[in-house]
Amino acid sequence: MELFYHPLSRYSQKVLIALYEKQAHFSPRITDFSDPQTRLHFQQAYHTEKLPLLKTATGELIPESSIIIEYLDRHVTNSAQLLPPEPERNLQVRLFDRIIDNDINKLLFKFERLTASNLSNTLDIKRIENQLLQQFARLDAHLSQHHWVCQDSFTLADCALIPCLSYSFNHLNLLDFDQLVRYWHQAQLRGAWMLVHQEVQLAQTTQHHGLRSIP
Ligand SMILES: N[C@@H](CCC(=O)N[C@@H](CS)C(=O)NCC(=O)O)C(=O)O
Repeated sequence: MELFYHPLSRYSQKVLIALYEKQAHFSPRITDFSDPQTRLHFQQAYHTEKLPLLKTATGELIPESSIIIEYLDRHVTNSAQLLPPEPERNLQVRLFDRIIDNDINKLLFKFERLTASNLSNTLDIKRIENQLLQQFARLDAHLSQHHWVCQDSFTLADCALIPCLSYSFNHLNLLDFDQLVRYWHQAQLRGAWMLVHQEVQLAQTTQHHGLRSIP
């Protein structure tokens, strides 16, 4: 299997967490869309401009982080399951995965875009920040009953949430959300996230120093 991804993309981090949780063997293909040539070649070869993208051992191309993780869960079977087989729990995991991608991650992209632009108005930033805090308040209440996002086992929903929290704890004040803080402490000790985080830090350092990795 090959994974086309970028370490600073949250959807890529989500899939990397799953790959490490599953202890899956894969070839990493770091793809940097800030380089127009790379973007063009990737778009021509794979007919998509989005990361992550999985190329399976049989050459099938699978886009969309949640679908990639479902594929891994079905095909890498000698490890913990990220999607529970019981229908009710499975539905709950998929629901939280959607809530995190659609209601939290998308707001984070808006927040990032607004805070990065000199033209943004502070009211717009505050509005998005408040929407994010509402989402985190709901999650905080939910986590008072759950060790991971869905009960006691680590699932697809945790793969989706952890990259969002990594950004959010650095850019928003979430310290009043006791359960979220507890969850974030425990997530930072998870081996799969530690591996992803090392790669994120390396990519951030490379980016800040204007260095590019050797292709
Ligand atoms: N729903 C997709 C979203 C993927 C996505 O939006 N990826 C971003 C990076 S995080 C991307 O490749 N954007 C294209 C670009 O940077 O031009 C998924 O879950 O994989």
